[in-house]
Amino acid sequence: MENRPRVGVVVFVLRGKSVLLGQRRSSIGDSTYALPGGHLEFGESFEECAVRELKEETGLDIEKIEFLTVTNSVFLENPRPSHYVVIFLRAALADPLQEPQNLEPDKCHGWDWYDWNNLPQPLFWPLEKMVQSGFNPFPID
Ligand code: 8DG
Ligand code: MG
Ligand code: MG
Repeated sequence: MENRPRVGVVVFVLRGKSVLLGQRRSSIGDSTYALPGGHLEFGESFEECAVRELKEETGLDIEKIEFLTVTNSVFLENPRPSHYVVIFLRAALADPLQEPQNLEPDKCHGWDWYDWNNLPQPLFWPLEKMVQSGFNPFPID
């Protein structure tokens, strides 16, 4: 297969001052903490992809989905290099009491809420880069 950039859609699910992160089980960024999300499928909007990936990976229902930013990242660490354009969205829980389930345990060690001011280490490097640059996914109040 020809190697071309692919499109990812990932979501900051915001709950209070916390965000949802999971420790990856993947050739890309193995054991680092990353946002839920995945590949954009043919014909999908970013919002549709976000809703689907959240449901598949965590069982959570999200709403109030908003665009935040986009990254362009080349990953050299896996069996062969990959290149992703990644759309970063934020969202709220449809039911604030709903808790995440680890529905793809082969891809993730588990999901949890982490205070934005006390994020776990190591973060998946694209996320680490954003945090280092001062990026903040929360609305300004
Ligand atoms: P799918 O089969 O469910 O569509 O894909 P997936 O297995 O859920 O894909 P993924 O690896 O979770 O996400 C696709 C790519 O997006 C990932 O390989 C690299 C890129 N990516 C980032 N930052 C983040 C992030 O914080 N979380 C996730 N999940 N992916 C990210 O650049
Ligand atoms: Mg997925
Ligand atoms: Mg994923």
